[in-house]
Amino acid sequence: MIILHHLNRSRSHRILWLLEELGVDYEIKQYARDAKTNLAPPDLMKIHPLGKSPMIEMDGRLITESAAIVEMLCMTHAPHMIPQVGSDAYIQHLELMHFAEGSAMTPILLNLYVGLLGDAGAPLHPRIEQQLDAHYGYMNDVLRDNGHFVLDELSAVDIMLSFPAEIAMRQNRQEDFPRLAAFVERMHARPAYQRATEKGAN
Ligand SMILES: N[C@@H](CCC(=O)N[C@@H](CS)C(=O)NCC(=O)O)C(=O)O
Repeated sequence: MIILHHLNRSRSHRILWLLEELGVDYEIKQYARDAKTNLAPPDLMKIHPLGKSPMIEMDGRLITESAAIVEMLCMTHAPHMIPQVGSDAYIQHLELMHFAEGSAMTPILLNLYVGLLGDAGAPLHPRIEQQLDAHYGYMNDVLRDNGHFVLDELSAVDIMLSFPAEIAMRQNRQEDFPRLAAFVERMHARPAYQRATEKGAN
């Protein structure tokens, strides 16, 4: 049995979506963000000291970090969603699995936090915006003509990159990054994505 510790409006949505794609049995433990601070509730810290979502429990083990969770779930339940080790596609898989949290999220989070500074943050915005453009542009360019990042069908990387791609669209970057916009639309049209949205709304 798999348990997903799910925080509303968070990166955890992509794990819920993956679980729906896999069609496995799982249980959701829902956590709601604080209405004022938007932070996760302290209950999540009882599971892990960082108190972040997503986290899953699988076969009695706790797994944190979206990319590790996606990799583990695909390895155990859908190996076809990870390229063959040793292939060129596998190297691209590794790079993009790390890029999602390790690179793309950096300017996104800087934009969020520096935005809270108001005018005091103004000197930092040109660099942040240039980095947002660079990271969104890179995702837009590496998307293959078949509509996926690495394989011919949905893969682990599509799941991981859906989150920064969705943020780009929430920032109304559709015209600047049309391939990324089309990717997000296609992912949102998947029945499993829609089931996840229904189940995760708390
Ligand atoms: N790199 C981690 C980031 C986890 C993370 O920061 N999750 C956010 C939700 S998107 C969270 O739990 N924030 C609540 C808080 O920090 O209070 C991952 O990919 O799982």
